Amino acid sequence: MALQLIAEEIYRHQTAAEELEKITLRNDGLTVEDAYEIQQLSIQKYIANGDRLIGWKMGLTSKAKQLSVGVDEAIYGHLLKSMELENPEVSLNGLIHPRVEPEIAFVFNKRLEGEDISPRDVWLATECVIPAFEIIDSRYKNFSFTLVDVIADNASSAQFYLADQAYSPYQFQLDQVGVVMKRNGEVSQTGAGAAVLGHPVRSIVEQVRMLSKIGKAIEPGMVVLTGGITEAIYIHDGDRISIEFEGMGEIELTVRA
Ligand code: 0L1
Ligand code: MG
Repeated sequence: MALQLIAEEIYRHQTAAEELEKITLRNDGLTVEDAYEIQQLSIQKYIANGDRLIGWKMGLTSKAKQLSVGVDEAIYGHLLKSMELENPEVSLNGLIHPRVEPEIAFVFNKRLEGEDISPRDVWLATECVIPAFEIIDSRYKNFSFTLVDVIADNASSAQFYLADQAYSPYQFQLDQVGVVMKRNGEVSQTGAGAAVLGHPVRSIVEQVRMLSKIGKAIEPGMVVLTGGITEAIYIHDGDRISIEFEGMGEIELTVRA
């Protein structure tokens, strides 16, 4: 099937919040490059319908997630304006089987490009870092996919929220920031920034390298979600999820039908 047709199918399922069979079950020989092309084509449909690219997200940045998909590489997706939540409130309407994961977001004030990028370049281009959460919602049945499937599905992106308080990039040693995620008062997940490729800044380096291969960059003003600090947990109607970022404050997320 032509990549454009697959992109249209994925876009339809994303916007209708309808489950989909893995595209790799019906399309032999799709490569990782094809999958990114499908991702790009589906994003173009959102943009043609009035949406706007505001950044990027890294996924599969922890060893645990890479093992669960059977890969040893991170992936990326596009962040659109329509995915950003103004408040930490998630409505399940329009989502299939959403999960939440804590992340550190970077916001940039300079362009970042090139395969020879270093963490130093990233720090010099970073305006601030912000505690965040991402709602991932794979469009595939049972949240089950191969690398190619998940890339084509924009790395399971659905929604994200940035906390009100931003911090200087120099204020915290981000690999050592501990995170505790509770559901309805009970600890569900714990982790530290080091779960993200050893240090969240490494995730930005990787993001820029991958974008450079296709002639793209992180642009000034863009936000990048660096990757899940803990396992993502399923959310249900009425859940109250609290995510405490050591020294960086707490996000209280409420979930409704
Ligand atoms: O943000 C992420 O790490 C998600 C990447 C895709 C894998 C998944 O849906 O768990
Ligand atoms: Mg994520």
